[in-house]
Amino acid sequence: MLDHSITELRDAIGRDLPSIASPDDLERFRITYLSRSGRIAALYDTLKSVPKEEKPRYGQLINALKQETEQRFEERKQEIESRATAARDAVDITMPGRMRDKGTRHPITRTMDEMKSIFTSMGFGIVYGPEVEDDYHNFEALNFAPHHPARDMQDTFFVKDDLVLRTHTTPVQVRVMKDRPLPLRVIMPGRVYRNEAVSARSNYFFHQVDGLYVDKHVTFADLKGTLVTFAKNFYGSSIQYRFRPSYFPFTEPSLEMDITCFLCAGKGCRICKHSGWLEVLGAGMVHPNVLRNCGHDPESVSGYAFGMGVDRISLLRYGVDDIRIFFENDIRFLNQF
Ligand code: 2U9
Repeated sequence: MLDHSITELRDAIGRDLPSIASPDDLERFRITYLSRSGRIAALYDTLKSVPKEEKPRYGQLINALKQETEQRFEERKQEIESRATAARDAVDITMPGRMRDKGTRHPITRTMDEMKSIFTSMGFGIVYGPEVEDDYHNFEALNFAPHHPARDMQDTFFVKDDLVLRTHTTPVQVRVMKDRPLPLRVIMPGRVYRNEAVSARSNYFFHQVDGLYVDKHVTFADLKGTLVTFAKNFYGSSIQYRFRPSYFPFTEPSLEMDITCFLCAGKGCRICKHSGWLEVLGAGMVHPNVLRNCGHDPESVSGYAFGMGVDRISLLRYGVDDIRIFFENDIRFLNQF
């Protein structure tokens, strides 16, 4: 009788164990077979009515069934749990991908990169230098008179007595001219600082690309050729240009270059103040005093130099009407570039 019950229970367990598929099934199985009120415990109860001499044999049979069931239950439990962990860690390939924010080049950087690429294709190298300069490199070597207004606190940020935030990128070229052998053909892009009130058109810092070519027999015609080649590449081959005489302490003679307004094709608009022309750069032949200050003899060596403001040109190119928005780091603005 008990033999039969044990066999029947072993069969039932054998059938039920493989169909356990979830933690709920596991719990149901444990309650049915292994708990105190479960079917194996019930078998132990029936032992009471078995003749004394039969008890050890049945006891062993039930113990063996209990042990075997517990072991197989444990194995099944591990399987179910590791399957659940694997499912949790698995990649769900139906999930939509995570969108990554893609950076864009800042409009000032873009303008500067284009300028750099045109000048390097014309044989210019690129040099960079410190933003904190001494008075000598920022002013004196560049032929600024001792009481030139640019040397005033009103116009320049002073860091210490003799140190300023550079007001132009030109001082780096003083160092380069002193250090490197001729011929020298370099541009100098970078940030510069001036003590000015902030407005839609001007800021207390901005960006410049300066250029310099020093060698034997460098002429005004070379300067003109370089500027026109640059302007046609950068603004388009259909632009017209004109040179106006100007003054800078570090060049003599000096000029400013205008091009026909690329927004109205020279017809006249709000941006060019209805003149049809836009001023795009300043330039000239390196002043003999500057050549001398940098260790060159103006009788045997000459050079030309030019400089342009990147921010104002970027305003015009991208149709932005307030320079301050370039530096507010507003993603809605920057994402448009
Ligand atoms: C050396 C000597 C002279 C660089 C030059 C300009 C003319 C010029 C302005 C344009 C707009 C600065 O950003 S801006 O305000 N610059 O007009 N810059 S010639 O002359 C040099 C450079 C190097 C050794």
